[in-house]
Amino acid sequence: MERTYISKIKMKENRETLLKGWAEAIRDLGNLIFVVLRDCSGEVQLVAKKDSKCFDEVKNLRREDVIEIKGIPIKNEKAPNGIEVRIEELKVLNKAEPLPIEFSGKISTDLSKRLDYRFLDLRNKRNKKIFELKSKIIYFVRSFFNDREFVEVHTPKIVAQGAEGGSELFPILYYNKESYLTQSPQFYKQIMQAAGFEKVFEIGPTYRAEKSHTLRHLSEFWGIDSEFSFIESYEDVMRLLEDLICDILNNIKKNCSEIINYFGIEFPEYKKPFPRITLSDAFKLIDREGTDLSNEEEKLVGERIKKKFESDFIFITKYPFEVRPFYTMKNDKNKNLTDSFDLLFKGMEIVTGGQREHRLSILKEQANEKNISLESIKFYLDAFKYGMPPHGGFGFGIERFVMQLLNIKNIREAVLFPRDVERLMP
Ligand code: AMO
Repeated sequence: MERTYISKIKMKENRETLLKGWAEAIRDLGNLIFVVLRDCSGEVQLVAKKDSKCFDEVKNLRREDVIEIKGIPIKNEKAPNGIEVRIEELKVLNKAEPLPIEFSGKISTDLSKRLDYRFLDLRNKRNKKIFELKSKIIYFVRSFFNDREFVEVHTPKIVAQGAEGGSELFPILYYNKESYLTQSPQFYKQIMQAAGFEKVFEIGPTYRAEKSHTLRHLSEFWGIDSEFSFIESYEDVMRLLEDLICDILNNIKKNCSEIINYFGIEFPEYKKPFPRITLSDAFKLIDREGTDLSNEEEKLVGERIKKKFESDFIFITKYPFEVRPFYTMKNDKNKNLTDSFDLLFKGMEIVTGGQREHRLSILKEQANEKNISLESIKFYLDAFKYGMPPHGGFGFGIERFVMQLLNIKNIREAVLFPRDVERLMP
């Protein structure tokens, strides 16, 4: 007999059915035992009566035993999904030991403990839903770029140089040479412009040796990176990005709004074009001064913008060159500023992007300004010698997007097996 997934059980009403899964909860009423069976598609109530030939075996079940049962799904208004399955035969495929953590959601468990036993923690429906949503988002992103004929690329993750500044690099030994885990696909996605691909995107892991313990930083996160050629200005990059974000959100609304509803939160407010303000105006908005926004200041700006524009998204533009990487295009009218942006979502930076400097002599000057040795980035600079078009792009942190979308407080919850200053296992 072929196995039926629990989500399809209504189609098997009154017919013998084979189910497989975990015994999530067992309620023994003496003459009657209820078992909640869970598989990857859902849960269903099973019932065994005293006169059933497998009653004693059901009585011996422990939480999270892996079982298969044969039984008859019968309509029952009182059962959680209006259906329950009378157990005819039970086979225990593997017994479970007493559980080290509580993951039913009835009692809260400390996040660090939950992460130690992540495979158990992910049996919780809410926690699993975060990853169902993440998977859908990636699917929507791929469709978006494919529809626009962007090529998905896979750039090296073991690299000789960091693109975003040296301090956050993870050194590794590559045979007998020092190398690093990639900090961003920046150099390579730009080199792909010299390769004439014109429109590329990548969905891949990124590594940062973040020193501090925060709720929004991981040592390993996934980025959606894009880069494309022949842009007129960084406005083109912001437009593509807001199209992408609106497309993702429209798709979520259409295809998986129940996940958002499950978290009991409101859908974000978004409409194109997203409001744009310069960094200096952002500081004016919150009556402060500075060259870059702190986490707290981003939050304040997010709140003010939400009131003013009814948008959960805001582009902050024209960051000073001193806080941007050397490859960023300087603003034509004010060389202290750059044609770059951050996108804030509910008061947190989720994307950085902008136009890149494509003229080799200026690029070299900018590297010098940041004290970067030209020899160390020769492979990158070479790509600017033989026909490099004007170009730009962005890097979009997937975990940050998911965390803001679902109002998750700690970014670690948006990663299966997070890596941070303290955590390397599981
Ligand atoms: P940036 O360094 O701002 O830009 O990174 C881009 C986006 O990646 C996410 N992010 C992180 N997420 C979790 N943990 C971290 N430690 C972490 N660091 C960054 C954020 C951020 O907005 N090369 C440029 C992008 C570009 O210009 O194309 C870059 O890497 O969401």
